[in-house]
Amino acid sequence: MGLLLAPVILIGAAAALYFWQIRLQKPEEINMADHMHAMDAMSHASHQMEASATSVTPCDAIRAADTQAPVRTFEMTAAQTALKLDNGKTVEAWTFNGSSPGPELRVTEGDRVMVTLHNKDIEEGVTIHWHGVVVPCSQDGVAGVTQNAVLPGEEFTYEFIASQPGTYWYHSHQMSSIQAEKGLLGQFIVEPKQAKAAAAQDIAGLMQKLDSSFVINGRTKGLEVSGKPGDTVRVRLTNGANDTMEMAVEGAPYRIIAMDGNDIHEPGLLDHTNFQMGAGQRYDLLLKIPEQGTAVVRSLTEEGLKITIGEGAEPVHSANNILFDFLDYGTASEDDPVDQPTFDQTFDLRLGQNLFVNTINGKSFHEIPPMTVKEGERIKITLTNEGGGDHPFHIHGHTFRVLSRNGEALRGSPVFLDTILTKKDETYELYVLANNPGLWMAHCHNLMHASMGMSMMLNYEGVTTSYRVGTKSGNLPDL
Ligand SMILES: [Cu+2]
Repeated sequence: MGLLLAPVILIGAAAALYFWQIRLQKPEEINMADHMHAMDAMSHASHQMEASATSVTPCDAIRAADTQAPVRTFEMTAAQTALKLDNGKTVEAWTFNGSSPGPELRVTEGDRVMVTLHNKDIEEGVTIHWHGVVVPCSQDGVAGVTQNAVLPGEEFTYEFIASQPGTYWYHSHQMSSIQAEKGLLGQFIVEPKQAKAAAAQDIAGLMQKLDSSFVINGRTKGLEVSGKPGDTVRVRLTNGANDTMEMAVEGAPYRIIAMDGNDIHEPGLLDHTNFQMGAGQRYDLLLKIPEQGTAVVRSLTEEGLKITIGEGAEPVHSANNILFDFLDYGTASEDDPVDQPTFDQTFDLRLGQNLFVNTINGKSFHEIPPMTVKEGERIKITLTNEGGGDHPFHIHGHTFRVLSRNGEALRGSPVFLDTILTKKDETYELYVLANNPGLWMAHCHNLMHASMGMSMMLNYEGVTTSYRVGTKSGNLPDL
């Protein structure tokens, strides 16, 4: 009897958990500026009084200032597209302008960027989130928080100043775990007004999982870049997949000159060193084409994810490489904003997982209290990975400074990121200056984890939104 009942009970419990999880992810209507108060009717009334006493700014009203900045305009159309890959396979993809990744958008620091998004036929609607780019709240592209998903036949124009040079990317933030993997993503590169050390070539490679194939710039068989021996090449790598990518550079020593678009101060020369990129992260490399043969940047796990640079014989795979660690890479900088770390607020976030939900502090999505801050505050976030895989944690609208790992302070260059790869049992302390009022998502960029609850808000006091997440509006940013 017991033997018969056990599996029934197990299946029943699993089904209950499953439907509980579905319910969590599909609330009917949630105001992400006010979701904890909305859940608690008792405090709701008092909050209304509070809100009327302090000044209130709708996210919609937070826009790029009018300036004389040069304007760059782009048109982007999201559509269902049958894509024929270079391995002969045809993929039913969702694309921007007919390709996945979508067009590489390159602008210059200081440009006013205007991108009009059209949706041809993606039924659930689409948005564009500018990953890592510090944009005004209304331009962040999060369905149900900063705008409604753009439905077929509709359009939305994004407008912001590209103030920080670096390597960024974009992707839909409506049903992100589905839409990014279907192909709605691309690279966004901001070139500096004055290039410091001009590279002979500047190439960008976005790695993604399209359907079941790993591709770089849409190719399953890698990229080939020609060039003269001795030429300096800048390689901008973006991890647009959900998995952590371990990369090797063979045939030439190299430097990691930027992470998540932010320069490393005096980066040292690396050799026989691999590096791991969490989902959503970008690494910029600088290397010289060797006198004989080629340099190869490649993934250790996916054969086709590689960039071959130069002519001639490929280098032999190097064994026994060590793993790059930013804890002591480069040198300290005088521009470091945290010489004396004192904080106005601190938040502890524990990233974890139980059977069907990914959690922050044991809760999922809209049940997680937001980090509520005031403009100008100095914030410390202590982030701990309690298991369930790698959690590359991304904060919208801000660049944060990594202070320490497992209690050990950084000794090299200051490291500024928008996405930090955390591994099991690691604890990172992050410093965030609250300098961009808005309603900002903070979530795991393994978008599967985000879709299962590892997603919360960093909200500025007094910022409101008229948009709603939920089945009623159809805005489901992280499904
Ligand atoms: Cu995760």
